[in-house]
Amino acid sequence: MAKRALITGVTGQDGAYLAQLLLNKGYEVHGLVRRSSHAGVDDHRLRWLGIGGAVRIIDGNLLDLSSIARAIQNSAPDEVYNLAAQSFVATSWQQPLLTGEITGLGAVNVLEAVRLMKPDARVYQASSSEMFGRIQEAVQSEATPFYPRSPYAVAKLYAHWMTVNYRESFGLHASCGILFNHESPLRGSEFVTRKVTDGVARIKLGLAGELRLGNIDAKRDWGHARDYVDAMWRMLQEDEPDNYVIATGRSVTVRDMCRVAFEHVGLDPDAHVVIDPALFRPAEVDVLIGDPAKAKRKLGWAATTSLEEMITEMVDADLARLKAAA
Ligand code: GDR
Repeated sequence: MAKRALITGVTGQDGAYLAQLLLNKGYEVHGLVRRSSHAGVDDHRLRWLGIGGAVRIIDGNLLDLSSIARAIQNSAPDEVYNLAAQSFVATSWQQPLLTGEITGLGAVNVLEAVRLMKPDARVYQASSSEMFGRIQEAVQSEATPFYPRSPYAVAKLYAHWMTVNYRESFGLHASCGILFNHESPLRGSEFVTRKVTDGVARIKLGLAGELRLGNIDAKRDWGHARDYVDAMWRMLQEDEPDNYVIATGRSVTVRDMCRVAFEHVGLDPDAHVVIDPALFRPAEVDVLIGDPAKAKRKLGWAATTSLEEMITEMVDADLARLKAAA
């Protein structure tokens, strides 16, 4: 019989790539979706990947335990992936309570629903490199102490430890992937890589003249979301649940990432990038660089896409999208 998976956040970047991966492996894929009265279900990412009708959509909300419990009862999943969150760090200072509810308590609703309805289901919790925050060690591994620097990161840390706690208290097969930044053409345009690739494409096509950015000295360890969802799946195939850092091991400034995008289309970033102090964050995570050695050793996982390959793929996708819309 086909394995069954339930993905929260299935209409987001990671949810869409994970759904595609699982469908290709023969899973029956269910997706928990927060339907809105004006827009219905925003499944454009699923359609972009050619899996529009293939995911079984279940209405639900991370804030409503009963809706998650019903989703688990009805889909009877072997694997549950909790990818839903208020995931934009900058917004978390404007909406700290909502971020805490969705990103922090929402994860506990998922854990509770699994414990109550299907305790043998395996659980993946989307933990974040933002939990490392103000860096305690030059390269971050599973053993590095956390120091969250935003309401988002604090909420993720709570969800992370609750997942560990449910593993230890109730024996749930619940794993945490501490994922470093991961991007793709399906990334939301509020995140810096996609903001840059979309902006570069607009400038190239004469639709915009400048690109406004905040702190371009920040450094991030950027990988491709398609690679990273494979790591999520691998974690749940292990006999024992655990925590894993998923990263490339290379860190690049926003400035240099930007340069890759501009130079791909023959433009000079210095002629178009405008630094906007309003886009700086109240507290910044200056540099992140992950050590994926454990994931390599135990899961046989490694990133396969370079930053340059990913950014050029994203610029090309944005150029194609904007030309098609013209
Ligand atoms: P991040 O991603 O906060 O690392 O979290 P984001 O792309 O938003 O920021 C990366 C870095 O770029 C700097 N920056 C800007 N960021 C945005 N969004 N817009 C700008 O104009 C801009 N200018 C400079 C930021 O200050 C920051 O240093 C992402 C999210 O996906 C989280 O949900 C996830 O947990 C982590 O990655 C891993």
